[in-house]
Amino acid sequence: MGAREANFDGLIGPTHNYGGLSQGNLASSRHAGLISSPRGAALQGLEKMAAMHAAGLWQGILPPQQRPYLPALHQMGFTGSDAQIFAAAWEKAPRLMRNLMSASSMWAANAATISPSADCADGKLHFTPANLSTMLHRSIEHEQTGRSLSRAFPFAAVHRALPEQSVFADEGAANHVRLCGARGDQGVELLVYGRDGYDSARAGYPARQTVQASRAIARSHGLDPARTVFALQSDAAIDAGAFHNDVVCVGAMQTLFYHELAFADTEVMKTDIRAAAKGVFEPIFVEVASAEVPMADAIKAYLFNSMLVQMPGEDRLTLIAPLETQENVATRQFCDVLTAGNGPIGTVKFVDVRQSMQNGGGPACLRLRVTLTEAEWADVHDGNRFTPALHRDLKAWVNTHYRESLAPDDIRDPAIMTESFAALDALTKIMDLGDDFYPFQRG
Ligand code: SUG
Repeated sequence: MGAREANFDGLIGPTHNYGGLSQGNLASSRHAGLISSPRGAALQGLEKMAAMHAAGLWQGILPPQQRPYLPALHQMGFTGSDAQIFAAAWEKAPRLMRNLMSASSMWAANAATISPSADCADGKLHFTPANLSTMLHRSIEHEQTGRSLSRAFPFAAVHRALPEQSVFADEGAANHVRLCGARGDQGVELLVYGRDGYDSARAGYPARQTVQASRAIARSHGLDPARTVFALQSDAAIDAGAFHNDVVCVGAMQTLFYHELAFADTEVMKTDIRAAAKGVFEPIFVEVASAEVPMADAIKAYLFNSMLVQMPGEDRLTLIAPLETQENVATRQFCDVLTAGNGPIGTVKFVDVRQSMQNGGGPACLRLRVTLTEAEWADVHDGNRFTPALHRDLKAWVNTHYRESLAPDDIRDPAIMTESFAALDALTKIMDLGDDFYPFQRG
């Protein structure tokens, strides 16, 4: 049975703003306090999805989450009506509220780690929602993510997130790459981590993924240990701003494309992948030297936070990069050389996702890759499948419900809550998610 890779993009929510919430994510810190455009952001995201769909790829969509996340406020002792809670929480705990207003679930690459059915012992598709426990504003995502994935993939095994504890800190597919010969064959799963969870916190920026989390996921997905590789990120990469491995590495089919400083020990990583792929496929490594693209340029321009996709009918892969990669001299020149050669990446296309980029989320962050058989794709919930009709409905919905701009203090306005809930309520009808999908709908 033919299998293909689908991209499920996170639809950008109505409270998209620049909160400066992610230490170690240089773009988030640099753009803190800027005026955002929720409408512009959501439309940019939809355009990317439309372009991928038009190119013949399987494209899916995941709904935004409810913000503010009232269940967390209930848990922290705020009581009364939603409006009373909103006002009291802004007065008593404004930093908490900034976290609970973030639209960060747009970065679907962090939603979960996925293993396709061909890799799992029970022959099922497995998801583990990421606990995202390192960052407060992201740690509130996993419960709703689990609900969302169960709705979209009713046939899959959707696990509980790992314990919300530093030893099991997990950031999902942003630290996971699957390499393979053919999509429907068993592949090699590469799980990248930044620290041993039992060690005390490292100096410098936080390492958000532990080896304990990666190993627990490999076990519960039933991965074949012989075809599973664990690799440590380098300190140099984390401290240069690679808060997730997908800021400096991306892979597809047999090809792994990465910066030479991405991993603590590149030779060990390559040897382990070759051993795991033995007898199934021959891995291809495209390693980019600092002399070609300095790490600082790679991170600023997000060269590696691109989608590496196999376009229908094309032999070589296509890199879907952000406009910032085209604007940076070092990364643009590198792309020219890359595509002029005869390596596995034949084309680079640029997309405008600047609203997300300013928070450190490139084209690859905005999508969750899910390798599916044709039968599985047919069983995906219809409302989560991107079509031109859904695109049209969502564009109209965004234009009706989203603000054109949001200044940092606008998220204190009680109207932003009522507007957002009205928008999400309407969305559950458009995407046929049911009237109990969001916490505010469940009362
Ligand atoms: O977790 N930014 C996100 C960006 C996630 C990018 N995802 C991947 N690399 N796959 C993060 O740091 C910033 C929010 C703010 O500052 O308002 C933020 O959460």
